[in-house]
Amino acid sequence: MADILGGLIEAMSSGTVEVVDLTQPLSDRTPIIQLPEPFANTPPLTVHEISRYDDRGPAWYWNWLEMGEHHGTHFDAPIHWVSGQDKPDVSQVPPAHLIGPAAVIDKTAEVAENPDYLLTVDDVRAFESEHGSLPEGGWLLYRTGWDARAHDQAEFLNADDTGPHTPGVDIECARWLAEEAPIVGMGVETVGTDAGAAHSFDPPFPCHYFMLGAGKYGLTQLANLDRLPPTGSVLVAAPLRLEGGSGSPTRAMALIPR
Ligand code: 23J
Ligand code: MN
Repeated sequence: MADILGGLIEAMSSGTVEVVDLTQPLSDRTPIIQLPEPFANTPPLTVHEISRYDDRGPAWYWNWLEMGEHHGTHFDAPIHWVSGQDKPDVSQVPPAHLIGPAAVIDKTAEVAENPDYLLTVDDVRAFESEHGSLPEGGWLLYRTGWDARAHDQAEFLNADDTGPHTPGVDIECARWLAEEAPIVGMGVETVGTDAGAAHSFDPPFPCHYFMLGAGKYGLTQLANLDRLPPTGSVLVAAPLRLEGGSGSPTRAMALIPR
């Protein structure tokens, strides 16, 4: 215990511990969720220039931003959903919940066969029998390979006349992760923690409904989960401390052993 942080700093400078950026680049080209009629949607991100070394500000460059709380790689706070409306907003999330052990379940092969693939309790149980229990106070990160589509809105949302087709979690697994599992949150590579088809589930958007209703968190549009081991990495997520905020664009990172 003597010098844990000294050991970490040494490991980071020698490369024994690496920092992986789990954040997608954020711009007006970053995909955003598109809810069907009659629901309201987030407008596109707009960057407004204040000055750029010109008469508006000769020695400085800066912008102001117009964007959604759920834009790009972002954090869902419990208050985002009706089931969590009396629970923390993003400014009230304890910082210790933003740093914790990560378990990474890889369903890339299944999702390549079926973009509507839904994670099941059996999938998580199978992971646990190989790698041990989901981490207490930690995060479940759901790797699907969907990050390969993150540069293109149409590929990323993958919608046809029947709606979006993106992977997620089945109803029972969402309830189980919320009520039985020791994790504080779940992270995904897709535009939201729920499947594209989850608007027609009962309850609709079960991952949002159960996880946020249980005071747990969501983390979306993650990158580089392929660089993480199944267990043994540490997730760091840094949403803005927006008072009353339902969520926030987030810089997400992982510490990994090498
Ligand atoms: C609002 C309604 C439905 C969904 C979402 C937002 C999200 O995915 C989100 O970003 O929280 S599914
Ligand atoms: Mn969200």
